[in-house]
Amino acid sequence: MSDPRLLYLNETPQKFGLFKSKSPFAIVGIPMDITSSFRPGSRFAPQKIRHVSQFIEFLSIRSGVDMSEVGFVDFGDIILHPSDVEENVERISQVISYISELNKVVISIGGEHTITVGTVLGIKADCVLSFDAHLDLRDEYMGYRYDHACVQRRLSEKGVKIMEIGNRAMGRDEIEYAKASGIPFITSHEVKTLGVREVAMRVVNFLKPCNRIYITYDMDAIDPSYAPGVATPEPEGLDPSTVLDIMNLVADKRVVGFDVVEVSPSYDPTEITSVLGAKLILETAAKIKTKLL
Ligand SMILES: [Mn+2]
Repeated sequence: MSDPRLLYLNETPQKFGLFKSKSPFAIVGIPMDITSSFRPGSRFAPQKIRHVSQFIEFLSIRSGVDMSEVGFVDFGDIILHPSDVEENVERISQVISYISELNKVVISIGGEHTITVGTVLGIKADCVLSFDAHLDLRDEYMGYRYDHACVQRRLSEKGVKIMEIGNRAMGRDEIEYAKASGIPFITSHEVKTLGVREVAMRVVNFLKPCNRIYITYDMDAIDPSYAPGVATPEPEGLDPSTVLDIMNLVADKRVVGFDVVEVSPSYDPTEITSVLGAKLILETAAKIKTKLL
């Protein structure tokens, strides 16, 4: 563990699920919560999601994989600067690139969505599939270019190909940028009318030329009735089964990493949002495992 990129990695007392050092799945907590504009607290999500993971079943009925047999290697949390977002994106990118080079699928637990800029660049993904209520395509938000509202814009500027699902909160400038830059998005309303299979088919087509795929689950993609504990809740969201069914039809062994972001535990008194976050991790890892077999 002498690689300089590991300077910013902290052991955490709690692990996600069962720790198996040979597991192809790595967990990293990224407790960054600096630019949250509405309901802060996502810095507490990595520990909360690890905690609730101890109390749910690890056998995936969807994919037939028992993740308690596969386990996870939990690398702990990334040590972050208290206010410098760009510095943190760089730290995140360094740590994630190290873990990715160990040939593990890197699973990041945020933290605000801005962490995804660092994880995607660190993992060197060429394509991102984003589940999010928001497009996150703003050029700047409140004067800042590294912000939770600008995530996909920063990645798109770096040449990463992006497709978004479940969106329903956006500005006209974002829609124009998406059109001009060839970023397809399927709103939550369209997901309902098109149905899971049609949406999945469009995603599969989009992902055809991709080599290294990254999936990001902003928990606000899911309806607030299922996921109330998020930083910026937005009505008319997707239901959890729809998200998992789409994932299940599109994820294959090209998925080199994914994340769950924007859970805000203080607004999640029943812990159902954190449980759902842990479930997304389990099911996505289980699906990727079926492709690795
Ligand atoms: Mn969002």
